[in-house]
Amino acid sequence: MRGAWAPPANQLETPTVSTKRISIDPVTRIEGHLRIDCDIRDGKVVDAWSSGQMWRGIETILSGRDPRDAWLYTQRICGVCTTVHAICSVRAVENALGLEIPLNAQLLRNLIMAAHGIHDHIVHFYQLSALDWVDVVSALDADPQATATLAQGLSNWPNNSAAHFAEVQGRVRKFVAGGQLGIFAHGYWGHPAMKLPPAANLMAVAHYLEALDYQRRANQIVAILGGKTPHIQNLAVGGVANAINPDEQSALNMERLAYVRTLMDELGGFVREVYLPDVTAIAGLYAAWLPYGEGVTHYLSAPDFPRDAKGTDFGMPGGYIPNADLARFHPLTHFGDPYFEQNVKESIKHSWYQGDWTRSPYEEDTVPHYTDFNQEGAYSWVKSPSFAGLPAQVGPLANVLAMVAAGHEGTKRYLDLALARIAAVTGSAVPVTALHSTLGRHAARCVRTQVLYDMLLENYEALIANIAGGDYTSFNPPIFPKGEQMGFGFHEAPRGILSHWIVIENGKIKNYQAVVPSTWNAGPRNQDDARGPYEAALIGNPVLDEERPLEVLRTVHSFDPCLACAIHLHDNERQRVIRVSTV
Ligand code: NFE
Ligand code: MG
Repeated sequence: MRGAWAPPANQLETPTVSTKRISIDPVTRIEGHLRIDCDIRDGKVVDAWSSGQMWRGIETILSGRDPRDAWLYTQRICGVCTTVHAICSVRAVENALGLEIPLNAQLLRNLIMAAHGIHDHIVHFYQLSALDWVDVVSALDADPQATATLAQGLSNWPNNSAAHFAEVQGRVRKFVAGGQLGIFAHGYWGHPAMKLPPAANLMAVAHYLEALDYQRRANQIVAILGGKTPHIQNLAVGGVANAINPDEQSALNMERLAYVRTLMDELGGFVREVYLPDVTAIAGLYAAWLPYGEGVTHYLSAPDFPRDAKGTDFGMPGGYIPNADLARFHPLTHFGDPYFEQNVKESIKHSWYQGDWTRSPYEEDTVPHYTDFNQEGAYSWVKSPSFAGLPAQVGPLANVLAMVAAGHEGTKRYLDLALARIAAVTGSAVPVTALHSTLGRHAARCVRTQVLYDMLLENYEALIANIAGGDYTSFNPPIFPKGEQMGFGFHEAPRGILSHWIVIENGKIKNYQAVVPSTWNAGPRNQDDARGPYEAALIGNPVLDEERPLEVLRTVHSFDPCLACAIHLHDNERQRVIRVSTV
């Protein structure tokens, strides 16, 4: 059992007859096993609990192994953000050894990260969350010509034609008539919270299908530069594994790089002409949702896309923002920044691990101790991270706010564009503060994607220039001294700041901890019983129909949950009032 637990004030109230518990388990259209419990009163969420329902123990598996191999194991934490645990792992080992990598390796890693991030954000919006807002069945009622008029008013995308929309509508109609909605079969179609007009629904469904094609092109870039995808091979502690030689068939050569450039050009059109117009139009049409989903407003993100071998100059800034106050932004300035190292702790007070401590990742252990779902005690496999003692929200919103606070020109330009487009739909100005919301997380992810595309262009040009200058180096071999070394790496992954922490002893891993974006956001209450970001964001969320809690999914999905990452098998019977299955 845990130490003495003081229930939050709102749990001391006697529940009224109208308070209802819903348990969504599993939440789907995410990676991994997430259970969300909500207390609903008078059509609103009054309390919430986020629970990770799966445990794998990769951190334990790493103990005693060679630090040069760690990235191959950690990359298997997740099948979605596959590259990120590899990149973060080699950064942690390089930091512990004080090892610099060649500039070519840095730029190649950046290209892989940018392409992977764009792929991931496109998939999140269209495949993993759009159907919380878009009614597929309503798209059947749309007039293709009216849909084309709407879409052409938003962008010049060539497929925004009446003929194309009519063709898509015909395809969807066939599915529905044949009773073969497939992955769309269990959606909340016709739900009263679905507010888009039929034309907007048809436009979004058409772009959902096109997104499948464009996310693949982004992933092809990852595969070419990374050796394969998912789970890249072209990496090493000290750089990257593949040789660079413009004229060699067996190395990274000009023919491969030219193909990457072609894929980049195709991808850019979708990112600029489809994704941004869609997100801002849908956010504008759902303006009534802008007040919901704020939650934790301490924001943490990592600077990334290093321009130098050392990691001191970054294409995308990051850092800490307390209390949504951009004037108090504290940047992280370099790999190994002690401001980050000293302020990150994890608590297991409400998690299924042995003990009750709040520790630096260097000093953690990972000993499972399952006790069933006990909302006053332990109720999740996810640990509860804190920064400077407080929960922090991570993800594209945290990153975009940090970049705005840091005065990043590209971010400000894309954010102004996005807010102006939303305002054009709503008819009134939309301030930056509107971003502290469920829809704000979608808008920020889309803004971040635009910046990631700039990173793809910048790093591609830099790599070509460096190779053209005659530099083909890609690897500096690591040397492991006797004794103990400690280090950490950070990386701004698609779902937010990721950090890996390693203690090496005599060339072997003594301790390894991953503090992951979805751990920050999906974590249970912390050492002071403060709610984690998912839990806090759900408070006040409307729920029109407890049997079909679409609005809860909107807010949870806006974080892009990945529980495989967060916890690094378990299932059992538990009490519930309503069991809900979701798409
Ligand atoms: Ni499995 Fe991940 C990302 C990491 S977790 S998806 O992005 O790291 O939140
Ligand atoms: Mg961990």
